[in-house]
Amino acid sequence: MNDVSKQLHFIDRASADPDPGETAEWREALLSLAATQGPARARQMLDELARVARQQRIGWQPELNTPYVNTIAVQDQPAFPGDLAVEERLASLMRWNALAMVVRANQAYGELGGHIASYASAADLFETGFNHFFRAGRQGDLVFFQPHSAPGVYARAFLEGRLSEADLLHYRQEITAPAEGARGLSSYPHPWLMPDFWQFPTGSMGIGPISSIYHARFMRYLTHRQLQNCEGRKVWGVFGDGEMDEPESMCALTLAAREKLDNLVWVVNCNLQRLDGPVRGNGRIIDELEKLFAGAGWNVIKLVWGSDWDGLFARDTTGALVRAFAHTVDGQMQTFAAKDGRFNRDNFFGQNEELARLAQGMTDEQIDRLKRGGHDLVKIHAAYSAAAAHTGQPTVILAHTKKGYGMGSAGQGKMTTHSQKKFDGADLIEFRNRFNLPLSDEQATGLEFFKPADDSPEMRYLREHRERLGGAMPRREAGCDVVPVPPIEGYATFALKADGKEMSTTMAFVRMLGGLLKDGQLGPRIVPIVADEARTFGMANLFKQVGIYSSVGQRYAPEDIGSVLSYREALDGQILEEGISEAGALASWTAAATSYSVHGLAMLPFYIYYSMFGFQRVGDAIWAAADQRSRGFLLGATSGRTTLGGEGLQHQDGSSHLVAATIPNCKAYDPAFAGELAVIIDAGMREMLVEQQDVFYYVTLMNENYAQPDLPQGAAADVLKGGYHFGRFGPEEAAQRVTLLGSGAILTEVLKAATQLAEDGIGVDVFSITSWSELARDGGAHAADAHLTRLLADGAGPVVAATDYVRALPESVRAFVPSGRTFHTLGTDGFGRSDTRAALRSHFQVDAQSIARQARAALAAR
Ligand SMILES: Cc1ncc(C[n+]2csc(CCOP(=O)(O)OP(=O)(O)O)c2C)c(N)n1
Repeated sequence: MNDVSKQLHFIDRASADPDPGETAEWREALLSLAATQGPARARQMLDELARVARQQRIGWQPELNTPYVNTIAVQDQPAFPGDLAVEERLASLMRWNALAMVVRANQAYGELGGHIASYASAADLFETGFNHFFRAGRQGDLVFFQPHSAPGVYARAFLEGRLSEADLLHYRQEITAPAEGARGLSSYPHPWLMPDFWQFPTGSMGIGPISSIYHARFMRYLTHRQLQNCEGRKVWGVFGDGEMDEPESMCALTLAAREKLDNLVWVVNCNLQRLDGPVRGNGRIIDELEKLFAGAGWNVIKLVWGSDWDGLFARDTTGALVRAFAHTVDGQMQTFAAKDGRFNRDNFFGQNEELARLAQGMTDEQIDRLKRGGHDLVKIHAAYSAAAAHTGQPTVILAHTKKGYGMGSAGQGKMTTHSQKKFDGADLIEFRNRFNLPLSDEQATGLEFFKPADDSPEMRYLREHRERLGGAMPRREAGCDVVPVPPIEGYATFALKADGKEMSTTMAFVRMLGGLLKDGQLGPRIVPIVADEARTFGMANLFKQVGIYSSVGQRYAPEDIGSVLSYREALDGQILEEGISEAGALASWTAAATSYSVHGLAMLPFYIYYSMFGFQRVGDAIWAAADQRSRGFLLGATSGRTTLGGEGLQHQDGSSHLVAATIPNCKAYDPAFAGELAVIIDAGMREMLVEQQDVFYYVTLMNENYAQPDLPQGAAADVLKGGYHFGRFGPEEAAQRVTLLGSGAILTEVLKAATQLAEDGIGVDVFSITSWSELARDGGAHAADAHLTRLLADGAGPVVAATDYVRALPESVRAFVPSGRTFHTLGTDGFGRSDTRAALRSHFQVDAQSIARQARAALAAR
C-alpha cells in the first residue's frame, strides 16, 4: 500500500457507514425525485428536510464544500465560440515570449529577477479573458492582473504591436531603456511607471483584491448617483491563491456580497503554490476558499478539471475519482504536478483497482497531459460565461492550475519554481516541443522572440478579437473634464478672516466641506469618506445634508428621524460610510481618486480619519494609491501626539507626516490655523481638478479649539511653500534675538513661548510652518535659494523648531537653516500616553515652557 492509499484507507474507516443499505434507500429516493420531478423539487425537499432537522435540534449544518470537481456540468457548458487551435497556438506564443523575456533579461544581468512560473500557470486564464471577455476602454471593464504574470501581458502587447522587441529586451530596465531607444518595462503593474499602460497596481499582494471590490462598488455609486451609468461593465481580477492569505484580500468579501456586486468576478489562480512551497500542503486551498467565499455570500465556480477528465468521470461509475480527490491534499497534488505520467499512473491511479481501471488504455504521455481546469480554454470559457451572466452576487472562479505549467522537469510544480528564471538548452527544447512552437533548435536555445506574420491566422484572430472588445488592453487613459473650483471667498471667508474666533481646524474643515458640497458644479463630484468617525469629527450634519450612500436606500425609520442631524441613508447619498475598515475606506478613496482616469469623470474624495490609522495602518495602500496617480484629499484628524489627550498610545500620531514625506506625489501639510487650511484646500483642488496634476494632499487637522487669527495679507503663497512669517514679538531693537518655528498643534505653544520670551526683552520671530516636507523638498530642489533660507534671512540668533510630531520631521530642514545660526528641534519622540494636553506637552517638552527654555539655553550657549 502506498502513502496515498494508506491515507484513503484510514479516512474511509473513520467515516464508516453503519447501515449502507438504508443509506442507499434514501439516496435512491432523492435520485428518483430529481429524475422524475426535476432539481427544483429536489431542492425543495432538501430544504424541508433541513427545516425539520433544525426544528428537532439534530445539530446538522450543511457542508459548504462540494466535491472536488467542476461546478459546471459538461452538459451545461456552452459551445466554445472561438477557434480552439488558434487560441492554443496564441497562448503558446505568449508563454514563449514571456519566458524568453525573463530568461534573456537574467542572462544579461543576473540581478534583474523576474518570474516565469506564475504566468505559466495563469496564461490560459488571461488569454480566455483577452480573447472573449475583457472589454477595453472607459465604457469597458476594469481588469486586475496577477502581478507576477506581468511578462505575459507584455508578451501579448508585443504581438499586438504595442511593444517592440527592443522594449521586451528592456524588461526591468527602466532607467537604461530610453538611452537605448526603448521603453523599459516595469516589474509589475505600475501606472506611475507606465502611465499609458497599467491601470491598477497589484505588486503588493492583497491590495489588488480589496481595490477591485471597492472599484466595483464605486461604479455602483456612480450609477446610483446618476453621475455616470456603469451598468453592464465588469471588474475582473486574477489573483493568486497564496495572495488570498492577505487580510486585505479577505476583509471586504462580505461587503461585495452584501452590495450584490455582480459586476465583480475574481479568478483565483489555484496553482496550489506560493513562493516557498504549497499554499495548504496538508489541506486543499480550493476547498478552503470555496467555504470561505460561499459563506461570505459569493457565487463560487470551481474550475478544477479539464475536458480530458470528462471521459474519466463518465466512466467512473463508483465515484472512485471523487473519493480519491477528497483524500489528496495539495502537497500531494503538487507532487503529482511535478512528476511524469508514469509516476501519476503508479501513485494516483495506482491507489486502487477502480482508479487503475480508469487509466487503462491511456499512455503515460496522455496521463501526463491530463489538464487541470485552469489550463483548458473550453472549461475556462464556460466558467467565465457563467460568471459574467450571474446576477445578484459577485463570483469567484477557483481555477485549478499547475505552477510552472509546461516548464517540464525544469520547473513544473517544483518547490523552487516561483523564482526560477534559468533554462538550459535542453529545457528550452523541451518547452518548445511541449507547446509545438514554430522555432528551430537555434531559435529556441537562442531565446528568439517569435511574432507570426501580420496576415497569419493567429495575428488576424488576435486583432479581430480585441477589436470586438474595444481594442488593446490594459490601457490607461488620463484625459478628463476640468471641474471648476469655486472662489475661496465663497466657502472660506470665515477662515481667512477668522478674527480671533475660537474653533478647531477640524470644525473649519467641515464647514468648508459643507460649503463646497453646495457648489453646483464641484459639489456633486465630492466624495466624503469616513470610517465610522463622522461624529468624532463633527460631520453628523452632513448625514442629513447629502445623505449616506446605500444601494438599497433606507429600509428603516431611523431612531433620530425628527432631528436635524438624523441618520439618512439614500440611494443617491453622497457620503461613503465604510464602517470600521480603514483599508476599505482607503480603497474607496482610491477608486474615487482615480475616477478621472478609470471613468474619465473627475471626482474629488475627502477621506477623514484618525491620523494615526492612516499612513501607519494602511500606508502600503496609500503607496499603491500614489502609484495609481490618485487625486484627492486625505485628512488626518485628531492629529499630533499631544492634541488627543486622553486617547493614549495607540491613537496618538507622531509619525504620519514622516511617512507622507516619503511619497513623491503626496503634498503633506500640518496647518495650525483655519486660514492656512483654506489656502491649502483651495490650492489642492486647483492643482488636481483644474491643472490636472497627479498629486494628492495629506492635511492634518486638530480637535483643539483656539482663537483663529486672520491669515496675514500676502501669506498664501508662502503657506503653500511650507511656511510664512507669522509675526514679530518683543522689542524691535532687542540685544538678543531668536527665531521660533512651529507647526500644527504646537504653533499655539510657540506663540505662548514667544510672548514669554518677549516679556524678558528677547526679540522673537515666529514662523508658522505649514509643511516640513514641502520645505525640505523645496530646499532639495533649490539648494542655493531654499524658501526656508530666504524666510530666515531677516532674523538673527538661534532657531528653535517645535512640532507635535517626531523630531526627525523638523530635522529634515536643518540643511536650509542659514549658516551661522544654531538649529534646535523639539518633537514628540516615544510612545504616546493618556493625560491632559498640558501634561502631555510638558512631558514631551513641546509646551511653551520647554520651547522658551530651549530658546534661552540656545541663546546662553552662544
Ligand atoms: C504584500 C506582499 N508580500 C509579499 C510579497 C512577495 N511575494 C511575491 S509573489 C509571492 C507568492 C505569490 O503566491 P501566489 O499568490 O500563490 O501566486 P502565484 O505566483 O503562485 O501564482 C510573494 C510572497 C508581495 N509581492 N507582496
